[in-house]
Amino acid sequence: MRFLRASLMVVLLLVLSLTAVHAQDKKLTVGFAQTGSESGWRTAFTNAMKAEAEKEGIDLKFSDGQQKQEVQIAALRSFIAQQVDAILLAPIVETGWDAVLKEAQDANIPVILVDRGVSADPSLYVTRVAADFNHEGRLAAAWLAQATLGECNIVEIQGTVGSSAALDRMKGFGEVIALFPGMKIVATQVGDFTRDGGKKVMEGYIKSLDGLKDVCAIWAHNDDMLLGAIQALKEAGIKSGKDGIKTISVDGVCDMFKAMADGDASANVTLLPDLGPIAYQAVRDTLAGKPVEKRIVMPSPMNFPDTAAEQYAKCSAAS
Ligand code: GYE
Repeated sequence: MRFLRASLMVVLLLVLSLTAVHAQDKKLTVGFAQTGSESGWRTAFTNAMKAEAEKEGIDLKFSDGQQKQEVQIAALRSFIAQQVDAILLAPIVETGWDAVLKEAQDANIPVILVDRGVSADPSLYVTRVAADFNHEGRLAAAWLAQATLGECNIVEIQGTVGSSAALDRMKGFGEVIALFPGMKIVATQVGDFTRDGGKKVMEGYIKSLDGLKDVCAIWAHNDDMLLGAIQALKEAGIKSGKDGIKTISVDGVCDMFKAMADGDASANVTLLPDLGPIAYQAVRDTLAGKPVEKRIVMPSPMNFPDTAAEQYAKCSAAS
């Protein structure tokens, strides 16, 4: 009898250890609900996530949100129905996610936010991997304050309405310029993070602000809108950057380094696109029952014209 019991124990232990090995080696299936493809940075971020998934042998189910929250929510519901191991979400706006995040939680599928944030209850997602957008706005304003000795009329081009990127960058920038009585945002409009949006906003400013004759700087929530604005300035014969209106924006897309190298742009806060290694590690740790930091912050370096030509040579060769 004792022999039989011992044999059963050995078999049970063998089965358990094989299951554990199988679970660790099981190919991960991750659903990724991306915002859209509105900017150069977004494309770089998508490509980086796909490349890292490929490198790590992760089966990445990718959905392009087409800049529409309803498309992203439908993608999340599809991932839940497919019973993926985990979901990555880059939420286009902050609000409207509670219900679908609760559905994922009820289906025991962990959700990790990448890039933008949500206003939903933090218990509904594991963590958020992203730069600190408020800090980016503060960095941009601090650079402009020192570059203008605290005296500057600024025009602002905002990102997508209701997105944490636009809201937090605007807030951070505003907090710093409020310290300088001589710094003022004289106009602000939405360019929706696209080149076309930025160009249209700047065409309007050129008309409504008398050719920008009293404007000292352009603050754009991302590079694509600033690059569109620079196009509009060139078409109107107005100089920006080294010999003209100062510019500051966020992302660090390859064409921004070209604009700085050409003397058309003044400074840039870089948003690192390669969130994959950290995001996928957070997935693995979550599934293994290990603790994960509630907020994982990516650094926000700054770049200037003095290294732009070298940076452009690197990024254009890589693309
Ligand atoms: O700056 C912009 C993209 O969510 C922080 O979204 C991101 C922003 C980025 O459209 O290029």
